Amino acid sequence: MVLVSIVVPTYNEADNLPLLVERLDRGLRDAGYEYEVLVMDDKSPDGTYEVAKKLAGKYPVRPFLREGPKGLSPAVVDGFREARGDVIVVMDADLQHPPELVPELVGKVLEGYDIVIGSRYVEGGRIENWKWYRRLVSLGAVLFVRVFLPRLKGIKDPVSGFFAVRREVVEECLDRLNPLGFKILLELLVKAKYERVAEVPIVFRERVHGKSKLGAKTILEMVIHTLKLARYSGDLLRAVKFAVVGASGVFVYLGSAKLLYGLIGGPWIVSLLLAFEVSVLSNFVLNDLWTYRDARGKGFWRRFFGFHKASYVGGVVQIAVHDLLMGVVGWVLAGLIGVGLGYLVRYFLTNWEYF
Ligand SMILES: Nc1nc2c(ncn2[C@@H]2O[C@H](COP(=O)(O)OP(=O)(O)O)[C@@H](O)[C@H]2O)c(=O)[nH]1
Ligand SMILES: [Mg+2]
Repeated sequence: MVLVSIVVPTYNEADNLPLLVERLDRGLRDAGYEYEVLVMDDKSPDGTYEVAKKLAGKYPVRPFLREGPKGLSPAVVDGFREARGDVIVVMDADLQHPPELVPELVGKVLEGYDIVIGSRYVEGGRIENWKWYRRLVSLGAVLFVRVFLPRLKGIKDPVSGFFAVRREVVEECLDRLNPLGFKILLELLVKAKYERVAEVPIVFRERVHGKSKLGAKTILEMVIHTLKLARYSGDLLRAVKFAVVGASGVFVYLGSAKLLYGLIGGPWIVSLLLAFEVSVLSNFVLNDLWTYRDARGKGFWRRFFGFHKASYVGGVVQIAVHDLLMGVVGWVLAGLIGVGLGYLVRYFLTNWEYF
């Protein structure tokens, strides 16, 4: 019989835990799975651990009172070490992740997927009753991940806290996981060896009891964690190379503008536009040979035109932002913000073409 380990990090979830376990039990038993719930508690003052111990009398619950660094991710990594199941599921205790979906996630792993994500951002998935800024932060996080970890392009919700994974996948990379990372799924997606990923839509519900522990600090943690993973995967170096090439393009642009104007005269704008194209060509050659050396799987013309599209869209964004902000923050700062945003847009779109 298949054994499923459900790893649940908890901090002050005494009121939610009995409901969670009851709902898990019903779903998993109906589906014919054996299971264990690993409650990874960080000495919650509300007595979550005691509640878990009581539940252990009636259900296959294994409560742990953690030592060592507190936090959601380290708690999950500890859970990975303790888990005995063939399939390991990670979920929150607060019932925002529907327990009834666990059998479906597990079923997909048994079908042959290595990682199955409970996803808020595939069709059919959604988030109930989130304030607009919560949504914005979450979407911003996904976008940030997309820019700096382009290999995750196909994954709609790489920062979900609800997923199932084949035991061997976790085992193989356990020692490489950084438990201080902000999102353990992201950590797995970058560091683990896997082939097939599936996303199952979930409706992310409002918390029943207690309150969220995640605040503004999390945004910064997310940014740092993503950049660390990008350094690990080599994508941070790619972003730096892209910036270096972009900077070289400025000189190519200025030099060829002067040269072209000397050659053809007439209105400056003609020389400027031609010079822009010359710099795009030179950036393309450098990026294609250097920045994206390891990512030239697509045909030449696809890369060539893709890069052009990215460059021109980025150029328009850069100039538009510069123009719009000039009156607000001054000419130079507006220009710098324009350059920064233009860079991000170009890099994002170029990644999109290459990956
Ligand atoms: N062990 C442990 N669990 C935590 C910690 N912080 C949050 N959790 C648990 O992680 C899950 C997600 O936290 P939550 O505050 O709901 O985050 P949100 O859903 O993003 O608002 C819940 O089950 C929390 O109880 C922590 O420091 N240690
Ligand atoms: Mg929550």
